[in-house]
Amino acid sequence: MAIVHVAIGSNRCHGRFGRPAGVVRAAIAALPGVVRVSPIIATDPLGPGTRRYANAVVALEWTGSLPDLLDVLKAMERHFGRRPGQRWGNRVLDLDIIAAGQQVVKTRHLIVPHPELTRRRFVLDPLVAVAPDWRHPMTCAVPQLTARQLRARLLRPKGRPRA
Ligand code: PH2
Ligand code: MG
Ligand code: MG
Repeated sequence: MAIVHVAIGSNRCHGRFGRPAGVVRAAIAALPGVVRVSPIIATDPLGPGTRRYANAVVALEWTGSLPDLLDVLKAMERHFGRRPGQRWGNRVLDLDIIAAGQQVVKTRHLIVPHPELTRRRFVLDPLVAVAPDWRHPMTCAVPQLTARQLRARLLRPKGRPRA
């Protein structure tokens, strides 16, 4: 049994679930094995998106493989009406596996931990809410940095001395 952290994002309305925050709430209710849920936050779009996002992170218990979980998440995205489109374009639902304990996966279809995780506040803020002490298995620092430390590092103004 693994605890897997999944990031949820939406910046388009859904006919039944309404605004992005409603889409995220519905996705949380539909995901299997959810054990922790972050607050749902409103964030400015990173990249070419034109609307604000609702973002959240959940922890879920998953007994299968990560590729199997990815299939479940992709099927959910389609079920919520997501259609293939521009990379990073507006989307009704985005479900990304961001971390799975200390597991490291690198295939053509799936990279875990999510490679952008350490640069994105809209992922790190809700991740800290559900798993502040999760340690990234691939940061250079020894001991490896926790979600809380990664967030503090991202927020630190560039060029300011650490001590
Ligand atoms: N997802 C993206 C691109 N940009 N911006 C925000 N604020 N939130 C997201 O979830 C997001 C984004 C691609 O997955
Ligand atoms: Mg994404
Ligand atoms: Mg995605």
